[in-house]
Amino acid sequence: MTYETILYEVAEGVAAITLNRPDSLNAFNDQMIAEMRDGLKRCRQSQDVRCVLLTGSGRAFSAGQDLKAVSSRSTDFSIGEHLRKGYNRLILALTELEKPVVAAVNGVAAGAGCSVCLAADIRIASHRASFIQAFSKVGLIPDSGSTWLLTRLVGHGRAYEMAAMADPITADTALDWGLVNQVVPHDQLPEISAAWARRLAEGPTLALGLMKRALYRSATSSLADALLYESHLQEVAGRSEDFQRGLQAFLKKEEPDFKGR
Ligand code: T3D
Repeated sequence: MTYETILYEVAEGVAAITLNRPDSLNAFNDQMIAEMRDGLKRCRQSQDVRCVLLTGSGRAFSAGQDLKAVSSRSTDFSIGEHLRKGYNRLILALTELEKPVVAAVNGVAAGAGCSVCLAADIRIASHRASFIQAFSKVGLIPDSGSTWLLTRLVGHGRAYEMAAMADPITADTALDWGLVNQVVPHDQLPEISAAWARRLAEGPTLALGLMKRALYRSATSSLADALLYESHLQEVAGRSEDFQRGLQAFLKKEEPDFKGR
């Protein structure tokens, strides 16, 4: 697939996916959802990709669903079906990708654009970034995973406040609430987020993927189930080449050279 609404580049183990509809603040139309899903499929399939870095071009991360496209829908259009066939699959492609996903939040992340940020594993925000659960402004409820992901990150009270009031949350408040991992000066965002992504890409990719799976699963399991699942996944990680590399590097007092397998 050739891309018209995203940019896709791989270097040093990092696939950089840039939402690229700056004139509409990188709002999602059907084509952009499809292209991003295709890009993530390539990330899953390629052994050269060991981390994904998401960002937006221009002054926004993403303003969510393209509302201009919504206005031209037929009267019998099913939003539920649109979510099931598009955004839901996109969000699961991010959360089920067994490789780390870093969001470099360069500006406003609103509606489904905010949801996509929440589906990343690490969020690095420019001091100009803001987060808006914009859905209620247009009479909708949070979707694309926001009810689940946001509540787990900030708790019910703050999630409900964001969803009901739809006010912008600044980068500093987002840091205070645990919504982002780091806030950086705007002009340093590309460099700092790329450094996070490169460091993750040099990590033990198999283990980083398994721990992501275990963390998501823990949200809906008992401690006893989580213990069992950890022991099952540790069996897998313990048989990896990277475990041997990590162990040998420790014994030799060297930095491990992980291969991602
Ligand atoms: O239907 C379904 O499929 C269900 C799925 C729903 C998922 C959702 O995401 S619902 C929520 C949709 N998003 C929003 O409600 C946010 C709408 N945008 C805004 O509230 C504001 O634009 C922002 C707060 C994000 C930024 O404000 P500001 O003042 O910095 O920029 P602006 O002037 O409003 O926008 C700049 C341009 O981007 C403007 O175009 P123009 O007038 O210069 O030609 C504006 O129309 C366009 N734009 C911004 N957001 C969207 C958009 N175009 C299409 N869709 C957008 N969501």
